[in-house]
Amino acid sequence: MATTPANPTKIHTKCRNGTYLGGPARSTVPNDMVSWVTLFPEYAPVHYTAPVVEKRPVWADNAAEVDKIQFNTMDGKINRISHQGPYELVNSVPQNPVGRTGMTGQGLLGRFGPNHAADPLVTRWKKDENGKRVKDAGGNDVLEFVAIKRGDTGEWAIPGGMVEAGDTVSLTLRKEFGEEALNSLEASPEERTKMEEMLHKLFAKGTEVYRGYVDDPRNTDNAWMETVAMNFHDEDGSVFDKFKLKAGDDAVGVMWKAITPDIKLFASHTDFVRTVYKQRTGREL
Ligand code: RP5
Repeated sequence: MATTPANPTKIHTKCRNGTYLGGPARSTVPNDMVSWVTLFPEYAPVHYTAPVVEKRPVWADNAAEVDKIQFNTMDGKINRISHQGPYELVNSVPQNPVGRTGMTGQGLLGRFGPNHAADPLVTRWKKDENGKRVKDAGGNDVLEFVAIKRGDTGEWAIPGGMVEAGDTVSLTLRKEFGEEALNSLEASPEERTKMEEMLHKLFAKGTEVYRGYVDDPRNTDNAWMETVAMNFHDEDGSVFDKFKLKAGDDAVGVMWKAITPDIKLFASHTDFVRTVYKQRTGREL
């Protein structure tokens, strides 16, 4: 069963106020005005759909035909169902289930409504050069996870990605990890076969960490990110003794990052690694 981290969806933090990635400034939304239930008559969100989305690549909806889209259901191969439950449509356009963001339109997201992603959270116990487990100041084992540096925001993150139309979450988890953390796209056919075998084995047994809305900086009032985050744990570290991490695709860096109390990551990823820490150690970070 899903364990929900300490309420990452309670209020928008990353997708409210400030300037949108490569876009305009969002209209200001004070903390107490996020909820749609609170009246905010002077609310005038800025409208923005990024040029790359307006060109309508295969992964993007056509805003001119939004009224024809089947929301809150499987729309052909596109999953338009929210993990949060049914969402409202206002003038045929989905309304962000968490509240106001200060921006309408698609922003950088392809789909109106939920844009589904999958986040592989790969963990192991940190060891020193002699293979002995490293301890923190409290004498506890240190848990580390595979983090990538994102090319767009420059933040460290879980190597997740969008679930493409027709793909499953489990395929996306393996594919994204391979592409972003092992650079499978540039590996030789033999290397790629070895990687795929390893990922099949490691990813066969995962634990769900989170399923739901993500406080992603790209969210708008009409388009938002949702994810399924799964933990895959290399208990004795033997799997990754044989595989070197290498950043690929849109990742510009990759590393084993210790999960420490001061950790700060992209979108809601800090909540996800905190949850995994609790699940693996029984302790709060
Ligand atoms: C986040 O965006 C998800 O948690 C996932 O990690 C990521 C997917 O977007 P891309 O990495 O494909 O841009 O909301």
